[in-house]
Amino acid sequence: MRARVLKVSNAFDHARAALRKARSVAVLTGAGVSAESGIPTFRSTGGYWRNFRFEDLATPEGFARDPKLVWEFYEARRRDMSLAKPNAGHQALVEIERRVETFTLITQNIDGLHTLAGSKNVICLHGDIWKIRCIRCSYSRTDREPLADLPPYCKCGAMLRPAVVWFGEQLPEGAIEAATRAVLAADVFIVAGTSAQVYPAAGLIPLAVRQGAKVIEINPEATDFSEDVSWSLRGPSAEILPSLL
Ligand code: BV8
Ligand code: ZN
Repeated sequence: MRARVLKVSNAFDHARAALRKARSVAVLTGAGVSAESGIPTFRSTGGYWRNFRFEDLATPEGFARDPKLVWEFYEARRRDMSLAKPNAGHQALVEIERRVETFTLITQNIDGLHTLAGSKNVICLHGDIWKIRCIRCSYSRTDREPLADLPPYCKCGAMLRPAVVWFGEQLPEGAIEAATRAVLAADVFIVAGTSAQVYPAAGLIPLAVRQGAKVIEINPEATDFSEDVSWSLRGPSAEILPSLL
């Protein structure tokens, strides 16, 4: 009798099959998804910029201490990001959103590349580097142009700041609640390009595992959650995401 030939499906095939069957998909992305668009991740810079620790620049205390330095940090990143184009990973997420009934893209990135790629239902947990707002009045604007004078000032006389969420600051009103609802309702939760070290964003991963979603992690390196997810696919998201379609 011929031995039954078992089709040895690897994690990849299982992940792709689960995604194809999914009706509700939620995604969490981090800086790694923009790496192939030429934007360095925080970890790849060792968390430093001009010998300053990222945690000392992306905080209200850092801004209060030296607003010009913090603005130089953000304006340098704005210039880098203004040259970046969405990559095949961003595009694949647009295609998944087109195919499934319910789709929510939760991003930690502030570069705006998901929206530029055409993703519709995007929750920006950590704000938007293209938006600047007054520290005193309600003035804000979207501004992609180079900022000549740093720090920029509001008409009311107060300083303007990047409309991003710094360490120790609350996330935008309703953002983590909407993200939580999407994760709780997901059949499949994709986690791509994040070291999963920043909370409350990283807390969405164990939440997805606990609620019974199929969790697909995409990252060249392991993270604290690699053992807990359904499939941990090692590699760059600009290659892996398109091949899951
Ligand atoms: C909050 C915007 C409630 C700014 C960012 C003590 C006091 C106060 C708070 C805390 C505290 N202890 C802990 C906290 C909570 C804190 C926190 O989590 N700290 C960490 C460091 C432990 N969180 C907060 O403060 C949050 N607010 O909790 O409010 C509160 C308030 C007061 C007091 C208590 C609680 C706000 C956090 C938001 C901070 N802002 N960004 C800016 O960008 O300038 S976080 C910033 O860093 C990013 O947004 C991102 O979230 C994070 C970096 O993470 P990743 O995106 O994962 O990037 P990383 O480089 O780390 O990893 C890249 C990954 O990609 C790697 O795994 C790599 O292997 C992979 N990769 C590389 N290439 C590829 C790839 N993957 C795929 N394809 C590739 N090609
Ligand atoms: Zn103002």
